[in-house]
Amino acid sequence: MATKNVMEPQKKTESQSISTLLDQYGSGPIHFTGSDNGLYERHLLFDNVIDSAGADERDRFEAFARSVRDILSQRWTLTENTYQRKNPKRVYYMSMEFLIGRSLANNVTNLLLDPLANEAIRQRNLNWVELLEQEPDAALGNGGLGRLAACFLESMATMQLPAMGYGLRYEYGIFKQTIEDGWQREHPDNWLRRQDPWEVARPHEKVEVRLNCSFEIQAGTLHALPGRPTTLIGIPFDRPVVGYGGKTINTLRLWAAAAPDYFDFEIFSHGDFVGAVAETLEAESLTRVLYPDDSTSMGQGLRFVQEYFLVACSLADLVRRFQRTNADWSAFPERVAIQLNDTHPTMAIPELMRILLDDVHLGWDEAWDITQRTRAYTNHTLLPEALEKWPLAWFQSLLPRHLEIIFEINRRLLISVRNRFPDDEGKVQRVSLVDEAAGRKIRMANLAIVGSHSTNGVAAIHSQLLRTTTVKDLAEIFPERFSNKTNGVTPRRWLLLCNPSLSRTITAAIGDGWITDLSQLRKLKPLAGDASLRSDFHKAKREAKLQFADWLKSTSGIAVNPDTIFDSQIKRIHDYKRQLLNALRIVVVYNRLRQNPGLDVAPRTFFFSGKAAPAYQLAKLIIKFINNLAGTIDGDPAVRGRLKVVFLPEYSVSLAERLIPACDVSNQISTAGYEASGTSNMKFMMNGALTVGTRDGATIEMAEEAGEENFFMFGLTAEQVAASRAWYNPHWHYENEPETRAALDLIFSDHFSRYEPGIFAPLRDTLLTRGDYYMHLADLTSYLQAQHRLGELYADPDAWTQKAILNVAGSGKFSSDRAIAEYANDIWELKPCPVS
Ligand code: NBG
Repeated sequence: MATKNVMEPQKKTESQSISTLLDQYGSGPIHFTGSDNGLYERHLLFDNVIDSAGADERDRFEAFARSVRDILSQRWTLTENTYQRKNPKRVYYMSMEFLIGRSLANNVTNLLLDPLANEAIRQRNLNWVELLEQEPDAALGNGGLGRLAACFLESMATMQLPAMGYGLRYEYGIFKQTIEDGWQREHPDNWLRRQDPWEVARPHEKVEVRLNCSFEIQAGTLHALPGRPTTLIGIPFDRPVVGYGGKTINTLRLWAAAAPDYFDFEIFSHGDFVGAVAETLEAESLTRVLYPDDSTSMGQGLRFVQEYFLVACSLADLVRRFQRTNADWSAFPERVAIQLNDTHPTMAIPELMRILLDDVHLGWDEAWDITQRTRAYTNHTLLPEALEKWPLAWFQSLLPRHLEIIFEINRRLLISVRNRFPDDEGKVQRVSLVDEAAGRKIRMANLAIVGSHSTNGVAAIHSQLLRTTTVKDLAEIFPERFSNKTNGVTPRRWLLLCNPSLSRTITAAIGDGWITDLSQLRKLKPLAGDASLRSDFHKAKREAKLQFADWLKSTSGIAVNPDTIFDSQIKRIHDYKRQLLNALRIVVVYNRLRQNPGLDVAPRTFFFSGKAAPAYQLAKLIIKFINNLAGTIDGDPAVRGRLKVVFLPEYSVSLAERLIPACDVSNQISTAGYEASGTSNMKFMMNGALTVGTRDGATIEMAEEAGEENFFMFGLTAEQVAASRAWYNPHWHYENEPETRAALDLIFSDHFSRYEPGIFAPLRDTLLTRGDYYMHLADLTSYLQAQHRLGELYADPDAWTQKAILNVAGSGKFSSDRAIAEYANDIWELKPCPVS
């Protein structure tokens, strides 16, 4: 079977009159395709000056996307004009990452243009799948944090909230991953090599950013050149964010760095022609590449400047916008809410203070009040190595005025802490914005909490741990600032668009209200016992599995059997996420089958996918191990046809959209207390997979919603992990659990590395010698038991499908619409502003 039209636009809006829609978009009599004057035909001819016979698939994609952009353009400008006219409070979502993925299919769906697109495809005999494949993933993020930002923007537009995203326009997104000989290789992701059809450059809205010194970048490292203040230029590139129904089209504004558009004639006239040109190169390299580490910020001077650049450009822009319609600065908090997505944009606090003090000439108290009331901070991790601390020295040379302001904030903070806790110098040291240990550093998380009115975690357990451990002292001082906002994902991309067969089944059962009100999925609950719904559900899953198997075969040659359980773990490769635990349980099952070939276990296909930070050696070794495991199992006749391991390279939004609908089992197995929330867990649940998981992140709340009896929970709780830290000994498990020992011995005997003896020695180090910090061995047995229970259930398809339906029915809470409604009500005090 040839690759099917996996994402063929659905026909759900055919009944709705297209002309009414086109009126809504202000593009009345224009034809999309079908004549020489059609938008598509004109773009094909005039943008690239080729006739349709000479056009290739990429040209067709560009022309198609441009035509869709044409249709939304008037509504997009009307959205901005409405905001200017009505002057509502607006939220600005600041984030170093937006993991957008592809936009064409999403925009067509959200604009309800499927019938129009179908007609165009028919008229022009287009290959829709091939056309969609031409669009590079806009991969301006590492993982969950960046994808959350993209889901949030989509929800805000769908809910008609006046919102804007601010980020950086990296020329290179997260690296592309290939696997060679089992090892990860990184390649640059030059996603803007061909012009992006969605973005609109707005050079006339450029802003200037001043730094106290010049810098040069050598081999990716920033070197400050003191005594030579510089100006950088930020050029905005806008992307449309289309709400479902096409009512609101908000803007994601990404900044690109440029050198001032004049030569440094002084240098030039002194004969340093090369130097004058080189400065341009240095400035432009500022936004060239996204940092590929999601959990450490050590020694990244360039990143420090990137963060400041984002903040400075965005604040200059929004202050300018505010001043256009407002004269009185005291109104600023009634017009502006700024959400800091993690600590990365925390410099927005001293930067706004600087503007209010130095440019607007307000007094300290008023400036501080305005700053705090507009700012809110979301924390996304408890890992201490991911909480940013920037060397004081960097502030000193690049941003001395900001350092002065931070010192003054700190001085006032410490006075009030000493007043409240006179005999507690320990507390004073812990809350201080300056970490005096090991070279003085600024604690950006502390600054974010002190300088804002709201701090939230991203799942109940995470928010609680944040309050009670990570920033305990600050939470005691400012308890009213802390709250929880459990994450969510947009059901448009992660169900409607990526899983047409399940979407149709759901809509047939309960209507299509779920698309914008996911809580309606609850209506499926009483129907879970219904034989015909079960059969439709089962068929939908089967269709998604076939489609995925088909795609995999045609793109990589790998054959997987859709009659096996599709069991997957897809996310960044990380110690705490414990891909290694998953691999260990596969080794145990493999051993069981080798010893007892008659064992009755349901055949499984294990999918792994995810990237490792380029400098994270252990994570890279885990990828190698999974690949070697896959190779050994493939080559072993004892288990052939019963177990298969597949590592899918180049994990991306698009890959997730293909794989998630096809999966039966979702592994969410982080060491309890370490995964802030997780969001792929929600996508799997929404798409009818059953979860095997630890009591961590949002998985806890997912189990509550679906009922624990419909989940496969296992392992130590966060309290147990913390309480056993002092005495935990992985050797005990090795000595006392025969299966654990046999699995480890098999790995250490080079069974999976016959031609590369010893390469997995670091796994022994981490699991045994160095104490197994993430407690893989402690949870292995209960993990196997949970998987065993799940295997038994699979033998009863009716019971399985019933649980799957109950999971989907319980997933309504995990819509990003719900999350955004909570942010809007509790933090931003933001109301919808319908476009008119
Ligand atoms: C990640 C957490 C995830 C969480 C996402 C989105 C960072 C720093 N944090 O658990 O690890 O789901 O943020 O909140 O990327």
